[in-house]
Amino acid sequence: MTKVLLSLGSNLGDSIDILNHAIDDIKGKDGIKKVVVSPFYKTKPVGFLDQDDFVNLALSLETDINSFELLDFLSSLELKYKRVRLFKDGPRTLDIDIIAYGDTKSDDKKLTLPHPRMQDRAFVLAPLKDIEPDFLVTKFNQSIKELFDALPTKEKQDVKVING
Ligand code: PH2
Ligand code: MG
Ligand code: MG
Repeated sequence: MTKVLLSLGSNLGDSIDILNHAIDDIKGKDGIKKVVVSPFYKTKPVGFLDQDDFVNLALSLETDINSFELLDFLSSLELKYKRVRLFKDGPRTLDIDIIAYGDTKSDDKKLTLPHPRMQDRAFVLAPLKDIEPDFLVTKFNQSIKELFDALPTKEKQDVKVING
């Protein structure tokens, strides 16, 4: 079994409802075990700024499903919740990104592992450090908690727990 870290986000439609449904779909998938879900966070948009705040969370799981099949399954969930994405970094109903697939490194165009911007993003690292602080990201030889702690204070202030 490989441990996988996911980041989920939404800022269009009923974000909390969409995210809860997507979590249930992931938990219900054959071959996916030991799902752990982080608190939900309200986060300031990164990249394209003139859009609503996001709801973000992280999820860890264990699976034997290979990374590309897993990516296809997660993309099917984005479609199920009628993913609308007007432009890069713009508003979306559901985004699910694979942040790490064990310690696999991949430069494939379809799936870069670990996620190429994970180390810069508080909306990824804040919820992840709540569930997987000690997960070692071999690319950086740092744990999730170390990567989170290294973020600028301003970035950390842009993410706030909603529940929990
Ligand atoms: N996703 C992006 C770009 N910017 N900002 C926040 N706060 N949360 C996101 O999930 C997000 C973003 C591209 O996928
Ligand atoms: Mg994304
Ligand atoms: Mg994505």
